[in-house]
Amino acid sequence: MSPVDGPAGAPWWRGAVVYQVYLRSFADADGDGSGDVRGLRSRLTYLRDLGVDALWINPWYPSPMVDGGYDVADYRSVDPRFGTLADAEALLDDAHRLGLRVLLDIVPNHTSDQHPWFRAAIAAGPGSAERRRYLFRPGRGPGGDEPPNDWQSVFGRSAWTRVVEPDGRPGEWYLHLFAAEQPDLDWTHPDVRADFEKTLRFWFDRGVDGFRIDVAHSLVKQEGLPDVGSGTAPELLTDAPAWPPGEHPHWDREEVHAVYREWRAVADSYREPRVFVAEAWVDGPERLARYVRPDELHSAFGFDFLVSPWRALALRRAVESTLLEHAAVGAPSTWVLSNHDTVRPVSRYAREQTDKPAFNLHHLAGRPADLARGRSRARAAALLMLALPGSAYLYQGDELGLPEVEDLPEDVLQDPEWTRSGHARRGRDGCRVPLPWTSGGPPYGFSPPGAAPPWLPQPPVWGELAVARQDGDPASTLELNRAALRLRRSHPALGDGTLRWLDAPDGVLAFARDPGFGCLVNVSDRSVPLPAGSRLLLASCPPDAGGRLPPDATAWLDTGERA
Ligand code: TEU
Repeated sequence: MSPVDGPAGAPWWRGAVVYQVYLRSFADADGDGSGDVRGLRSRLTYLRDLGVDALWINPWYPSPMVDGGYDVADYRSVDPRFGTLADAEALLDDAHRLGLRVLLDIVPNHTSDQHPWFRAAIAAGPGSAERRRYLFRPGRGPGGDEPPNDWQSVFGRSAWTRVVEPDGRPGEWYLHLFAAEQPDLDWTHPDVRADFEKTLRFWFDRGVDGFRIDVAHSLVKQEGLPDVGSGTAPELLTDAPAWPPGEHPHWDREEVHAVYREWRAVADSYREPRVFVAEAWVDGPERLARYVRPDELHSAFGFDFLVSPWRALALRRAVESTLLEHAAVGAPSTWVLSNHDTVRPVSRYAREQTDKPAFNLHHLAGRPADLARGRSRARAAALLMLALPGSAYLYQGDELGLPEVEDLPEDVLQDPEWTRSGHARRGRDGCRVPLPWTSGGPPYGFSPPGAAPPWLPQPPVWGELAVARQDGDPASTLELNRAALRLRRSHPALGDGTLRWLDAPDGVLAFARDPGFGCLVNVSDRSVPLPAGSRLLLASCPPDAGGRLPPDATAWLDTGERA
C-alpha cells in the first residue's frame, strides 16, 4: 500500500471529503477585512477536527480581484492580500502534518487583463504574435463596429470587447466568456499549453496534492468561432442542450479532452500521483463521465445532484445516472451541494421545490422562504450526500447551516454578474459572506480586534450560527456534520464503493451499502417507520416518539448485516 492509499488500499481521493475554502471569507489574520493564508493556517485544526480529508482553496494568485481571483495575473505566485509564497508553503506543511491534503484552483480558460501576456497583446497591435495567445478578431459590419459573433458572456451581454489600438483608433475585439477583464486564451497555441504545464509542476513541486479545474469544459473553441445561433440563453445549463453533444461552439467540445490527457500524464509523473477535479457544467452525467475516463481527470463535480430539487424522484434520478455513468468508466462519483457560485442549500431548499433547477440567487427571487424547513432539508441532504458512494465536497459555512445572505445592500455587491447583467441578477456575493467564528457581533471572530470591517457585511443571524455557539451542542448542524464525518471515516461501508436501492414508500429514498449500512431519506411530507431490526446510527432530525422518521430527514442505520 503506497502512502497515498486509503484504508482499503484504494487511492485516497476516491472516497475523500474535501472542504472548500473560499479564502477571502474564511479567516482574516492581518486585519484588512479579507481572509488570508495565515488566517487559514490558524484554523486548520478546526478542519482536522471537523473530519475532512482535504481542502480545496479558491484562487490565491495575484489578481485585480474583478472576479474574486478568477482573473489571474500571475499563476505562480500568491497575491499579497492573501500572503506570500512562504505563507503558502507553510500552510502546505501544516496541513500535511495534520493529515489534510491540499488542492488549489487552476483557471485555464482565461487570464486577467492585467496578465503580462494580455498587456503585451494589447500593446503589440493587430496581427502580432502576442495577440495569438488570445482570441482577437476583427469586428463585423461597417467599420467593424459589431462583435465578431453572437456569443454571450456567462455574466451577461456580449462576450466580446473592442480594444483601442496603440494608434488610438478602435480596433479588434477579444473574446471573454466571463467578465471583460477575463480574456479567453487560445488553447490551440503551444505557449498556452506549455505555460499551464509549467504552472502545474510549479505547485506540484511544492507539495500541492491536486487542482480543481475552473470551467474545465470551455477551453477549446470551434475553429472559425461560428455563431451559437438563436434561442440560446446566457446560462450554462440552458443553452448547452440545444446542441448535439460535443458540438456547441464553446462548451464541452471533444478537443478539450486532449488537454486533460496531457495534464494527467503530468500528475502521474509524481511519486505520489496528484489529482484533478473538473468543474464542468455539461449536459448530464454521460457527458461528464467523459472527463474522468481512465487517462483523463480523476474526478468531476456531479452538478446534476447539486441542481436537483428536494424531490425524491429527481434526487434518485440524479444519483442513479451519475453513479451509472461514472461506473462505466471506472471513476468514483463526486457529490456536491453548493459552492461559491451557487445559492446556499438552506435558502434553496427553503423554497417550494419545482422541477426547474434553482442554483442561483436570482432563480429564487420573490419566492417565499421557510428557512427552518430549508435547514432541515439541507441537513438531510448533507447526510444523503455523505452516504453516497464516492467523494464529496463541503462548501465552507454549509457545515454551520448558514443561509444565503439575500439582502446585502446594493452598494456592497462586488460580483461582476451584478454589473454585467445590468443589475438584473444580484450575483453570488450572498454565499460569500465572511464566516462567523464567535458570537457577539461583527466581525464574529473573522478578523482580529480593531480590524477593518469584513469585505462583505455579516448579518445578525451570524451570532447564533457561529462556530463557538454550535460547538458542543449535539443538536447543532456543526455537530451533525462532525458526527457524520467521524462515522464515515470509521464505517467500512462508506466512501468509495457501490449502493443497492431498497424498496421504499413514495417520496422516500432507501439504499444499502455493504457491510451493514442503510440510509433512509424522507423527502415526503409524512413521517415514515424506520426498518425493523436496524439500529439508528445518526439522524438529521431525531425520530418521533413512535420511532418514525419525520419529513425532510435522513437516517443512517446499522442493518446488522455482515458480509
Ligand atoms: O464558474 C463557472 C461558471 O460558469 C458558473 O459557475 C458561473 O460562475 C455561474 O453560473 C454564474 O452565475 C467558475 C468559477 O467557479 C466562478 O467563480 C468564476 O466566476 C468563473 O468560473 C470564471 O472564472
